[in-house]
Amino acid sequence: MPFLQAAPVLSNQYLDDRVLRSYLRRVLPRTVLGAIESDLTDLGEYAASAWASARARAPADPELVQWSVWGERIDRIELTPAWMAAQPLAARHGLVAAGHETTHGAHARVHQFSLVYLFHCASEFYTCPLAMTDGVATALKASGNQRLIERALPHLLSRDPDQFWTAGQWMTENAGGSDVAGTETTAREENGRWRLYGRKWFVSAINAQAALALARPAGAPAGSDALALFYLEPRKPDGRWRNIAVDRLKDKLGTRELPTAEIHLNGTPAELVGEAKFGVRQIAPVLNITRTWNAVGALATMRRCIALARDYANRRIAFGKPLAEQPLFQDTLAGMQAEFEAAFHLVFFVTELLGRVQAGQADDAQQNLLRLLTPLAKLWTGKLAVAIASETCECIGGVGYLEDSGIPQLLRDAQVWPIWEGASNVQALDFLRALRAAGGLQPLLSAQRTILSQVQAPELDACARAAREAATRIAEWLQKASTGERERLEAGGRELAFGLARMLALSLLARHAEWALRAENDPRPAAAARRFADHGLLRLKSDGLRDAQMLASDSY
Ligand code: UCC
Repeated sequence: MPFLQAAPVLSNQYLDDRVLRSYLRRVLPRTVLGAIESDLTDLGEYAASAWASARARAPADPELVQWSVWGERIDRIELTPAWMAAQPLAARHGLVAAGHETTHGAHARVHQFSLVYLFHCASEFYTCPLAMTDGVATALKASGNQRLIERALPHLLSRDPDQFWTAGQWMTENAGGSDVAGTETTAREENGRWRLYGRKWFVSAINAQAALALARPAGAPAGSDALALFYLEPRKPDGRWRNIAVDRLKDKLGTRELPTAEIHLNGTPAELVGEAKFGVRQIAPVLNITRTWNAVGALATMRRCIALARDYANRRIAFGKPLAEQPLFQDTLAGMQAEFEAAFHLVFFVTELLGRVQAGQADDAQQNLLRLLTPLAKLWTGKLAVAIASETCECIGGVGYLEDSGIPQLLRDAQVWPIWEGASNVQALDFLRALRAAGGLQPLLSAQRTILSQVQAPELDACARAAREAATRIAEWLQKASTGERERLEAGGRELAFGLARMLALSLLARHAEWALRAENDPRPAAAARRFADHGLLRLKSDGLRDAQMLASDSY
């Protein structure tokens, strides 16, 4: 009998997900959970079968066909089969609509992001245009531009596949993705109509039916305040581009099913969303929504990796028994699970806040909390997803390093999470911006106090203590850093953000663990909380600035 290794298999990704199901039982009224559960089960089944069918076919990339056989410039983009399937599926399950519907009140975002979490890996990054569609819908609502709201929202929020549109966010230019002040695209008013001229360097969702783009009105000064936000529909009803040339599709490390394009706008008609300035402020709602999608997508990656590693560990026999029964392997999986479980509770807490804010049920402190936590959740989960995907390759050994196992793709795809929607340092700086606006840590610290007041079980004593001690150390560090040079606070911004994210994640996980012990007689969330606390919460630097300057400029 030849030696054969068994491939990991996924079962229904909703029914099999203890963490999601237990969380939903705690936060949703029974009637809401009852109303959405069959939809979640369907998507869980789709996720499992999509993984199996992707293993059975050769990977396909989208293709740009620039010229017709008759020599006409057409710039047609051929999508992959998974993308063709995703569009109607996303509409029918309301992947965008559910977040805006009022049926479940303030629970709309928990509902929607549960769907996103289950759908993400199976969608092959169709969630990218969906994220932007959600962001664009949110920004248009915030703009109060009634004409555009009436024009676009019925499509962006439709559950009918024939009516549903996706929308893109066209921001990044050659000058950079982080510093949008250097935007070179110009807007000119010609015969009473705005037209855009310039080059957009990373356009994901090039197939979208609508987009928001930043551009500088002709004659406006330099800097980001002078940028304006425009709405455009890239194609005519017959499918032809409106003065847009697609120069090429990007050759990316991961997310290869997603057609990301470089384009030229050669007089594309567009409409102002608001004032002809302050475009960054107007596009900020898109950023905050897509950063939340980013964090949920990163969670989905972690969950997928752990599900595969766990299943594989039950099948793979080495040294006479399954890996799943070997203490060091158990310890490795436990470490991944604890980090994931803590991250899960932080991210879904953000979705709860978003739902409350959107439903008009949040006070000022909760609104500040949402603003503070969005970049923290994005920053921490992006990095964590890469670490867990890398560990998963290792768990599956040599085969986990082979392309057709599907595991390397998880690692390559995971690397997008810390980059998309603002790299880690952009998130850390955005957190400092939000911290200044909120007047300090108070909204975060008082939320943590309320959460920890619900943690009483002796099994969770050490966790609550670790979270409280971290809060004290962070507050002391921040006090000291805020009175010194501004550069010192900035240089420590990333570790500050990580520390706060981990501290709050532990508090939230401990609160859930308390509930699970009582309501479900389940000791596993408490075990995850203890393990997560053992990993440590903080890596604050005592006085890192001088050392950092010296080391950053190191040469022989
Ligand atoms: O990556 C991209 C495509 C991938 C899409 C993937 C979707 C996710 C998939 C999920 C699947 C499951 S598109 C590129 C993404 N690019 C970025 O994210 C940009 C990164 N850079 C930044 O975020 C920077 O911080 C900037 C551009 C916002 C900085 O611009 P400025 O002009 O230097 O910033 P200011 O002057 O500080 O901010 C201008 C205004 C201020 O408001 P006012 O004027 O009222 O004081 C800020 O408070 O904008 C406000 N503002 C915000 N408000 C800035 N950021 C925010 C924010 N996040 N929330 C609220």
